[in-house]
This record gives sequence, structure tokens and C-alpha cells, in this order.
Amino acid sequence: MKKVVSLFLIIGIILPCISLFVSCSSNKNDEDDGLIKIVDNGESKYTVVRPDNVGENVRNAVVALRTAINDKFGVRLELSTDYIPRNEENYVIPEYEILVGDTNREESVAALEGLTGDRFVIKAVGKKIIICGATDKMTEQAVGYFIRNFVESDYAADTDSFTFTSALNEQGVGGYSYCISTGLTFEEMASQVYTDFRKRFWNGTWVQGSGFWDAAEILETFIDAYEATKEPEYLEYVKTYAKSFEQVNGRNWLSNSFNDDVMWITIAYLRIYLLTGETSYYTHAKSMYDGVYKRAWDTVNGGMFWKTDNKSKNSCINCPAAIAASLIAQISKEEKYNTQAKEMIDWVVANLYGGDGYVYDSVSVETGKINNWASTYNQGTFIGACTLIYQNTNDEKYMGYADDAVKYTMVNMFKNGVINSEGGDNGDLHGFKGILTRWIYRYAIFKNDRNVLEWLQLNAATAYSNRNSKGLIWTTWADKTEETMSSEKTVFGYSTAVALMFNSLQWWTADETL
Ligand code: 7K2
Repeated sequence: MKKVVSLFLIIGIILPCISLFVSCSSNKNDEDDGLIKIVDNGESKYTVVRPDNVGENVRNAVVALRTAINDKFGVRLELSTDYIPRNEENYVIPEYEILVGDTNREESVAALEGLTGDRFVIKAVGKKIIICGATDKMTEQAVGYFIRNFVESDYAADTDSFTFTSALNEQGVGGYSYCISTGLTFEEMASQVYTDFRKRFWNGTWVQGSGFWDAAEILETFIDAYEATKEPEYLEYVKTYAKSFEQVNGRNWLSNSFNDDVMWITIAYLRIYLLTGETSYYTHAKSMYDGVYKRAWDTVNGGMFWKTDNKSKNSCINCPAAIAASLIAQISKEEKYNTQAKEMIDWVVANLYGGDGYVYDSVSVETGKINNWASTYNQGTFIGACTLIYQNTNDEKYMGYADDAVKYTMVNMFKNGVINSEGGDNGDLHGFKGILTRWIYRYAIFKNDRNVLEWLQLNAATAYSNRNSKGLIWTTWADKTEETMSSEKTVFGYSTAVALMFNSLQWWTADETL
């Protein structure tokens, strides 16, 4: 017994000595110790390599990776592509490479074999580190995972060396949770933007500077935050703000002559009911909807009037009213509300629609003159209404409208780029695009459409990178937010990025993607 114990002791003492000895002796010659030393004694021989011909996801990812390593360890990694010169017969592929994505190196090719869906792999082969996903998007996510879990974690506590063993072999599921350009998850970004917005504008019971329709829409933004995260604290803000809304604007919203204003707050209340099951929100909202419908629907020519003076019919009343009607139909199961919703959208399509997903603003009752300007909020509520009608009735026609309007908005209005409009001197416009994000996001969830999500996330990443030092984001998301808030800049305009953040989160869980 004694002998056995001492034998173990000897092995236990001697073996570490040997390995210590080996690693010490090979310090100058790291070829033999099997370790991959990305950073060794504060220096690096490594190059980050990406495919020569590759899209923005991977290009941005390699830059982020290189920057993260350089910043952490105080080194200067090279960046290159996998290009192999044709005429250089004796070209030798370098040994010290971090291979990102589907490069032409045999190690990348082998790692990619059998890699499907949303999976990615991070592994060591020889002196190389391979980081690649089944798609470019998943490669981007893999790089994000690598930065978070290795570069910026306790794994790299010693900033003089960054070392892996040959055992490195991590498989993961990427998804759309990580934002490569900010180095944060989209959830972290959302929580940060919401916190900074509240710090500046929330006084504990009310969003300072908000009035009626902007308050209703900022309330919807608070609802978005709760709906996306189910964070109990977020529900408290929703209920408190709603309660204050009644103190500020009363409970009989029909005293407001703008039919659209009543509809915005009605939608907010219906959504609160759907999330909480508290019937008072529903009964209140339903009676307001019924009141507006009664006074605003043109029983002769169809369409809802915008205001009680019945002078114009606008998309901004007809589409929101169709949303409210559809939500009431879902809750009450009363078919008449589906009928009303359909009639409103049919009227919009017949009178205020370009036929290709382009929604016009309004038509004057007197002159018949059409304002054919397309704005983000009308695009959004049209998409929202059509999606809901399809969900309620299975009528394909409405899904077709929604598909076209989504395509028009993303591909034609913004060329798949960042929305950077509606920041001018009309304060109503400042809040429009938050409404678009809400409804296009719900369309994307329903259709499981990742292109829409990518587009929203592109907007979210850009907006986030344009925060000012207080964390505020003005509604022109592609411009840096100024430090000083001029009086023309409304709280409504600062709220749209909050909506955007909560309307661009991955809606499925990691294992659902496998
Ligand atoms: O003219 C309408 C609409 O057609 C147009 O899109 C926008 C933008 O302006 C109004 S809608 C905005 C209203 C919302 N309710 C409260 C009102 O004070 C506000 O004008 O120009």
C-alpha cells in the first residue's frame, strides 16, 4: 500500500516536473511542445486569414478578431487573404495562421466537412486555429464566440501569452445573437439603450416631453421591450406609463379629434392585455376602437377618416385601425372585426397603394388629390395589418401584400441599407421608424424570415455605434448623435432606437436551429 502511494506521489511530482522541463526547454523552439502560441512573451507570429473573395460578414469579423487580439495583448497581428500566387511555384503556405471562414487551406476544408445549419467549429490543427461556420453568417458568430470566450475572458488573464493546446475543438450553434461590430449581444445592446433612454427621459411615472400619440408609441416601445424579454421590471414601466397616460390624457380618448391618435393608444392597450391577461385594458381598448370605427368609417365610400372633420382619409388611420380590429378579433373571436380589418386594408389597396408594396400617405376627400409619399410608419402598419389578417383568416391575398410591402421597404426604400430619414423639423416624423421596426419584426417572426432580421440588425448595429456619450441615439440612425439636444429634437425621435433594439432580437433558441 505504502509503495503504491509513493509511486503515485512520485509520478505526481515527477510528471509535472518533466512537462515543466519540456516546456521550459522548448521555450525558444515552440515547434515541439504541441502548443499553439498566438501570443508568446508579448509577441505574435500569427496572421488572421480570410477567404480572398468573401462577403462583409467575414470581412468585418476578421477585422474585429484582429483588433480584439491586438488590443488585449498589445500585438500587431497581420491580416491577409488565402490567395495563393499562381506563378510562384515554390509558394509555401505559412504555418502560423488563424483561418477564418471557408479558406482554401486544407485545414478549413476538412473542418467544414459535414458542418451544416447554424453550426460552427473552433479548433486547433497543427499550429493553426480554425474558426469557421456552415455559412458566412455563422463564421461571423463563431468569431464573436471566440472573442468573447477566449480573447476577452479570464481564459486570457495573462496578457503576455495567448496559448491553446491541440485539444481545442469547440462546436457551437451560431444564430443571430452576437453583434460583431459592437462586440455585444443584441440583447445587451437593447438593455443598454433602454437604460440610457430611461436615465434621460423617464421620471419614474412618465416619459418627459411626451404628449398623446408619441406617448402611445413610446408606450408601445416599452411593450416591445417587455414582450421580447419578459423582464418583470419592464412590465412595471409599461403599467406605470399607461396609468399616467390616463392621468394626463383622460380615459375618454374619443375627446381627441385625431382618429389615428385614439387608434395608437388602443393598439397599445390591446397588446398589454395580450401580455398580461388583465381584462380592463381590453374592455377599455375595445370600446375606444368601437367608438372610432363608428365615427370614422365612411359607410358610403369606405375608408376611415383621419380626423373628425372628415376631410381626408389616411393610411395612418386605416392601417392602425386594421391592426386594432385584428387584435380584437383574435381576443373576442368575433368575425365582424376580421371583416372590418379586411375592409380597411381593401380600401387602402384600392385607394392608397402603388401595387408593388408602396403605401401612399393620404387622399383628400374634397379634391381626391393623393399624397403619394411613402413613410416608414405606414409601411410598418400596413405590413402589420396584412400579416395579422392573414394569421386570422388564412387569406393568402393579405400575405402577398405584406410580402410585397416588406420587400419594397427593405429593398427599394432603403436598398437593404440603414434607415436614415425622418429626422427633419416635423416632430411627428421623428417617431415613425420605431413603428416600422415593430411590425416588420413581427412579420419576420411569423415568416421565420432571417433576411429581415439581418436588415434590422444592420440598423441596430449602426444605430448603436452612433450613440452619443450619454448613450442616446437620435432617429437618423446612420449619423452620430450630437451631444447637445436642441429643442427641435423630440423625445419621440430618441425613442426609435429603443424600439429598433428590441425588434431585432433572435426569436428562436439555439437548439431550435439544429
Ligand atoms: O397628415 C397626417 C399623415 O397622413 C402624415 O403621414 C403625417 C406626417 O402627419 C399626419 S399624422 C400625424 C398626426 C398624428 N396624430 C397627432 C397629430 O398631431 C399629427 O398630425 O406628416
